[in-house]
Amino acid sequence: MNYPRSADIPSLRARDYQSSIKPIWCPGCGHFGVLAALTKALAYLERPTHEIAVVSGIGCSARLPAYLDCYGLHGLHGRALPVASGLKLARPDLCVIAAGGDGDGFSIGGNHFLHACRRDLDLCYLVMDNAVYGMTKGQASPTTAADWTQSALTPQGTGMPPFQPAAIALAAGARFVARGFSGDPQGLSELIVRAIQHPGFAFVHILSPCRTYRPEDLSDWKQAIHPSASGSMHSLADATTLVLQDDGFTLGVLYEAGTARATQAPAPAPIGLAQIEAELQP
Ligand SMILES: Cc1ncc(C[n+]2csc(CCOP(=O)(O)OP(=O)(O)O)c2C)c(N)n1
Ligand code: SF4
Ligand SMILES: [Mg+2]
Repeated sequence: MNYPRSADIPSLRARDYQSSIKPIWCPGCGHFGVLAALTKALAYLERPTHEIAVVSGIGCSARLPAYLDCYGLHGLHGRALPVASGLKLARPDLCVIAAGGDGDGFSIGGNHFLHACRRDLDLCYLVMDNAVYGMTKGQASPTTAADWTQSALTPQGTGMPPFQPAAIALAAGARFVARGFSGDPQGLSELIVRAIQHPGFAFVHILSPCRTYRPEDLSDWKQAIHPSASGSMHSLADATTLVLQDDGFTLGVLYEAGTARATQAPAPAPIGLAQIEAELQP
């Protein structure tokens, strides 16, 4: 569904989408930049707050819904996508955004990630990747480099190649894949606008450094990021080549399918709350 800017609703500013709850993220946490970028994107799209739902799992990143003035659910670790999927099926009129961290989305929630990519419901999925489990005090996550030795649990590194979110999303059938950086809230908000406007599952991989457990990333990632030389990619073959050869720091829309889906899941039959309650009666 495309959400054009509308003249018949009052203009909202980014701060109108922010709740009165003060974030408890550590000072300098990358996730502040994601909150700024998301509220900016929502203000640009001018969706009224009662038409937006942000669903998350558990993690520092997953606190995001509390800081937004719209419908929100801070649920179970790794389960943002199934909840968001159910909500979208029940309320297709809502703009549904799922959000969380690299641990939440690629470790315990990894299976849901694969199937959300191929199910292609009209959801926007924001993963705030800091290559660490921030909330539980700095363990290696799926995207941590094999030789990162700063966690007491893996003092010699994990020894495993890191999960490649963009490549895996493409392989699983995602039709919109982008990468942004929390240190560039303007660029990130533009990607989020495009992800929300994309009619289907839209995955935004956000590099969002953890100030406390990986302080070195703040400056290293700022130096490493670079825009995609190819601009937006509509060819799956070209996008696949890009993400397989990528250094992990290419920013922009890495793939947006240029053609309509070959197959479409049938729409579920409408079912009312009373019918669900009746079916659940013993
Ligand atoms: C079922 C379950 N397993 C494990 C945990 C413990 N836990 C809470 S947050 C978290 C990882 C958070 O890391 P990430 O998703 O990367 O978010 P970040 O804090 O880095 O933003 C874990 C393992 C939990 N709350 N529930
Ligand atoms: S522990 Fe890391 S991810 Fe969590 S709030 Fe602090 S800086 Fe952010
Ligand atoms: Mg993390």
